[in-house]
Parts: sequence; structure tokens; C-alpha cells
Amino acid sequence: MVKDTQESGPGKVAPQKPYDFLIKIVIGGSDKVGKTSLLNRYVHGQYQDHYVATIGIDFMVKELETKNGDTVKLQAWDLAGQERFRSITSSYYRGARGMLLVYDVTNRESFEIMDHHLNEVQRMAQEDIVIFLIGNKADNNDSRRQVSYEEGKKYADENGVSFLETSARDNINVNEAFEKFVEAVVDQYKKDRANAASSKPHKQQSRSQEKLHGTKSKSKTCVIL
Ligand SMILES: Nc1nc2c(ncn2[C@@H]2O[C@H](COP(=O)(O)OP(=O)(O)OP(=O)(O)O)[C@@H](O)[C@H]2O)c(=O)[nH]1
Ligand SMILES: [Mg+2]
Repeated sequence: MVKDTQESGPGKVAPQKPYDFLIKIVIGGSDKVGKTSLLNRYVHGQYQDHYVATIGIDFMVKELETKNGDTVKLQAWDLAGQERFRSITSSYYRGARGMLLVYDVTNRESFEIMDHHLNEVQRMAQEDIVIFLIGNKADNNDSRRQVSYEEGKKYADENGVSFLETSARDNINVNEAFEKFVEAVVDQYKKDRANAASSKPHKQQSRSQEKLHGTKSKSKTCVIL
């Protein structure tokens, strides 16, 4: 169902494909929690043990199809967790439709700083941004855990965000996390459109509304979120 994307590089011309949605998301959290590893696992199916800090911002692209049959081109902005980059990275919250906020279940500090990250998102991001809290490094048989599943879930519930534990190393829940996340972003967009349409009943239906309401065959127009 999910295809890998290798669309850039010397001498390669990116093929023009129609997508239903082009979605910009950001992945944030403290340094060394495994943000880049999660993306590498999801986009390239790869994992490496040695740590290479992200400098500033990195970027990965993945194409996928949701359970509802929507084709999505996902642009994921991988934010450096090191404190010295914070002033740059928080500016990337603006315009993002979704945010994966990652902590490391074996590092309590990375969980306790979530209040700060959520405040920043509230301050900088659009109101209807979809947020998923991810407890990464929930590896098989790991005794170094400092944050329980229940604690992570409780925190997420209290803050009205979705929650999943993952392991980039052991490939646990990584695809599920991204797929659920993308579906939630698309659903949120559809809700927003439906609300906008119902508050403007006499306006001419837009192409994307037609698609949403099934009144026209599948549009070739890509909705940029
Ligand atoms: N045990 C374990 N280690 C992991 C996992 N995910 C990442 N790591 C390791 O944790 C370290 C940091 O991973 P990164 O993905 O570079 O972390 P990051 O959050 O991108 O860090 P910054 O770029 O500095 O913000 C690396 O040594 C990874 O191999 C995991 O699921 N389990
Ligand atoms: Mg990184």
C-alpha cells in the first residue's frame, strides 16, 4: 500500500503525479529521542544505532494511501531537538497541519519537557493542528524505561492529543503511528471543509468539496494542507 519515494537526486526528474493531498507535518521533541530514526524507519525502512544530530531542519517525503483511498504526499520536517536550534525550529510550527511530539520512554526529562513543547505549539501553530504524542524507544524487553505507558497515555488524554508508543529500533508501531496520524490530519481537514461549506450554503461547490461529497469523479487537483 505504501510506496517509497526517491524523487530527487542528480539527473533525476521528478515525475508529476496527482495526489489528493499534500500534507506538511513537523516532528519535534528533545534531542536524541529518535525523531530522525522514526522518519528513517518509516520513509526508508532503515535504522542506525549511532547518533547523528540533526542540524537545524531536515526534510523527508513519503507517498501513501489512506484507508479511505486518499493518496497523500507527506512532507515531514524533522526538527533538531538541540536547544540551540529552538528559535529556528519553532518557526516551522507555523503552517503545519500536524505535529508528532516525540519523547524517549527511557529519558524522563524528555517527557517532562512536553509542557514546554505543547505551549510552543499553542503559541505558534494553527489552532486545528493535529498533535500525536509519541513515546519512542519502547523496545522489546527494555528495562531502562522511566516513563510508563499509562503515564504517557494519561498526559495525552489530559491534553487532548493522541498517544502511541513506538520503537524505531525494533520497528514497533512506526507505520501505524504515521498512518493514523496522516488519517487524522486528513479527517481534520475534511471536518474543517464541511464546517466551512455548511456555513456558506449558497456558495458554488469547490472541486474539493465535490470530491468530499462524492458529487464528481475523483479530482486530479491536489489539496495542499
Ligand atoms: N533503543 C532505541 N534507540 C533508539 C530508538 N530510536 C532512536 N534510537 C537511538 O537514539 C539516538 C538518537 O536518535 P535520533 O533519531 O538521531 O534522535 P533525534 O531525536 O533525531 O535527535 P536530534 O536530531 O538531536 O534532535 C540514536 O543513537 C538512535 O540510534 C529506539 O526506538 N530504540
Ligand atoms: Mg534528528
